[in-house]
Amino acid sequence: MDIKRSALTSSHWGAGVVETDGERVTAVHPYPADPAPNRINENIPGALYSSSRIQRPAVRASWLENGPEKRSGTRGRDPFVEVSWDQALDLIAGEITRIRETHGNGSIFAGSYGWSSAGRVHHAQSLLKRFLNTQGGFVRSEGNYSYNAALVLMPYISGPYRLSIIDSTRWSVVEKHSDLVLAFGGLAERNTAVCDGGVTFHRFPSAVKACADAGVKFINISPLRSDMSAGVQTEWLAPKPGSDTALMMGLAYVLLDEGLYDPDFLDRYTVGFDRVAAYLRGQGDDQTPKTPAWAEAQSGIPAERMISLAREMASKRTMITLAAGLQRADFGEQPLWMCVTLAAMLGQIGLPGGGYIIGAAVNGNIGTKERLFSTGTMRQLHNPVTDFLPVAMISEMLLHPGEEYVYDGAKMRFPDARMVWWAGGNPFHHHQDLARLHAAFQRPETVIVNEISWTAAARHADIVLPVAAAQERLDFGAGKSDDTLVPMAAHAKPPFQARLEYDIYAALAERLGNRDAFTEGKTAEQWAETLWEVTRQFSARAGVDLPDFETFMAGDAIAVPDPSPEQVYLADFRADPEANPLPTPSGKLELYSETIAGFDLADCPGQATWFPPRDDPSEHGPLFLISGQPKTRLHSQLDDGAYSRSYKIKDREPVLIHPTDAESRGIADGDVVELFNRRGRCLAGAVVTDEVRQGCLFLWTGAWYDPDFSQNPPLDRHGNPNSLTHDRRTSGLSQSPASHSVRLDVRRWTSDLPPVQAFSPPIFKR
Ligand SMILES: Nc1nc2c(c(=O)[nH]1)N[C@H]1C(S)=C(S)[C@@H](COP(=O)(O)OP(=O)(O)OC[C@H]3O[C@@H](n4cnc5c(=O)[nH]c(N)nc54)[C@H](O)[C@@H]3O)O[C@H]1N2
Ligand SMILES: Nc1nc2c(c(=O)[nH]1)N[C@H]1C(S)=C(S)[C@@H](COP(=O)(O)OP(=O)(O)OC[C@H]3O[C@@H](n4cnc5c(=O)[nH]c(N)nc54)[C@H](O)[C@@H]3O)O[C@H]1N2
Ligand SMILES: [Mo]
Repeated sequence: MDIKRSALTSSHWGAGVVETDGERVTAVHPYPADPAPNRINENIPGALYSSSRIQRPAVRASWLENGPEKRSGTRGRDPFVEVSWDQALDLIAGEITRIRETHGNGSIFAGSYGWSSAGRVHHAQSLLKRFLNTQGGFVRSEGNYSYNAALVLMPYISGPYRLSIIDSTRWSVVEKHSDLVLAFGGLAERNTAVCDGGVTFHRFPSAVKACADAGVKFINISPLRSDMSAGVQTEWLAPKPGSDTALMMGLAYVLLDEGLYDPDFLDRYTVGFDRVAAYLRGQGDDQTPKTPAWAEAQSGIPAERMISLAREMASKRTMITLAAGLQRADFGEQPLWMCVTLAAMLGQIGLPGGGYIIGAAVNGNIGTKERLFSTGTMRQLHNPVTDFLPVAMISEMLLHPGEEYVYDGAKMRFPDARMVWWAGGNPFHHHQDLARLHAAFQRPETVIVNEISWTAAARHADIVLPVAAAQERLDFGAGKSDDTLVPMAAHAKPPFQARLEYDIYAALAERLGNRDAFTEGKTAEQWAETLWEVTRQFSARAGVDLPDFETFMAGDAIAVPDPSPEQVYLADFRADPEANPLPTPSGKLELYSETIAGFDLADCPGQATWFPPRDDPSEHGPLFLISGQPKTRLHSQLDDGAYSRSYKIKDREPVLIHPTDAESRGIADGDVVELFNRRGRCLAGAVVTDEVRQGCLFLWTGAWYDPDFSQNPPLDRHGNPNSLTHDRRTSGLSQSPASHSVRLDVRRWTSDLPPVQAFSPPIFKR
């Protein structure tokens, strides 16, 4: 296809204008129409051509020598041998055939969680799944690392979680109607740089600023002051990490005790308040009234402030927001349930500017817009294998094949995963307790990783396939909730021997005898045009006339209007709960759930319940560790780019330390420090600041894991928080990751400083 190309590209963090020298990408500039562009694009040129770019297909030397069944060597430490594409593809086709014939497709795990990159055609997981479905299927994963506890819990309480994101109250409504926003986990502007699939116009900062300018009072309840913009924030309350449920219970107790709650609302729209009231009053199993004094002991927030705040909430139009991060923690179901309970007691759910937003600021679009129509997607075809894995049980599955576990009220059994294939994610960044994951990754017979760069995940593979990046392939961007369609030209050729994943699967399917089942006779570029035509059909039904493919690919991004700019969450339910019942068993908000109570789980009973975080400080250390999303990149993506690296301290990831904690340990700003607990250790660069709560360290997620396995526990030389996190899940209900609940300690690093090796390729054998 020879079409004039637009200079645009799209990414999860926004559009960009690409500059090339004819051969290579030399710069990616901000999209001029974006009101609040971020700087993540600045990483792209450096990352595309960094020393960590995978140049050729590679096979782990001992796997190549001994074959998949006679396992030897250690994944993650072994050298590789570079091979030709033909050899790599022959090896994979042979492995698929062998595993299928000896163990069945239920032994191929391709849950392959991760964000990969934007674009409708070249979505890494969709292509892998489509391919494997043409070969008899695979074991998938269910859920995500972002808000998994909400995905599993909320259907029992209010309805599917994703619906609540789509139906979320708009900030424009908050601006007009709210008096007070109580933001648990804050409203971190840095996180709104991103939305899955794309956010072309970053409207969150101005939307929230407009609320503040209109007189809305914003309280940031978070261990980090900068979780809310300075121009918006009127007060900062910093509870102990993991204590928000107790704090909300303290507020709820005041509402109950002082008769400030709304019995009519509770009666008409909810079930189970009697149980909640009994629990708050101390008539539950724990016999503990959830008084403000009790809540102060758990959270560190003064009881007096809780009392005055509860009164203020009841007397004003109050919006409660909850960051997704709060449920990425021990018993992460509980703050969700207590948030709904507290908002229900106020009785403002369904009123403009009242109620709650769960997952506020989890992305740049929530509360600012939704998309008007669906877009074309690559069909994944039918998967004959029905087994799935709750996504955060990856280590568990590899270490305990065939064992039983519980999930969402069901008894399940782990599959026997002999082949693991990852495309578009980095488990050695995103999973918890990486030393344990390293051990778990020794178990399968064959691990395949498609990657752009030599990440720690790629280093743990037997066969590594070098793939093209987003700027190297023709596609178009259309984010899950974005209002904009963005043409994405192939601006540069994939360097070295990197290939389009589409072409890799087509070649594999050909070897396995059914190329057309995967390609349906089309090239990747033809698929882009096909998906655009599907999108045009959807748009026409919504009354939007989109141009033909050629015109689109040569032009500017196209924005379409928000379908419901004045939306109020659950307004219909409030107006007429009989006509518009919620999709819960009772049709109402379930403050107590018979169904969940019936699962009989000690770690997730039938109503919001207080559990303190699990790590024992006497075992792991007195400090808490929070590992939120980084401003300078998307998770671990582009950590080898210039912008991300400009924030490192002596090449290490920055960690925020309160001056009191630093001083008592003799740590100065700019020092390299060692974070440690019983599970692991990592180096990081100290930023001494009172932005962070005393007793709490804050280390951004996503520094490429750089373990020195010759030490025990392995020393991560770079600063990935998952070298320290535990691998227990939130509860037996949702089995979600709980990465924000960590105890540890920190000390100044006084030994020789080992160089960071994460951005260098592994050792190759000839
Ligand atoms: N401690 C701690 N851990 C966390 C979190 C936390 O808060 N604290 N947050 C969690 C959350 S919310 C999430 S969503 C996860 C994110 O975890 P991931 O989504 O796994 O993280 P990414 O760094 O985005 O990894 C994407 C990988 O895909 C590669 N990639 C990009 N495009 C393509 C492509 O087209 N093809 C292929 N084959 N590869 C591609 C990139 O190079 C990168 O290595 O992390 C989780 N982990
Ligand atoms: N720039 C950028 N933006 C991103 C991403 C990225 O990698 N880079 N990742 C995206 C993804 S995949 C996701 S899921 C979202 C995540 O969005 P969130 O889940 O909202 O993000 P987090 O940074 O995990 O948590 C938000 C804040 O909660 C606070 N917090 C943590 N624990 C507690 C607690 O116990 N109590 C209270 N009160 N506060 C607590 C932390 O200070 C943290 O800064 O961000 C998205 N946005
Ligand atoms: Mo996420």
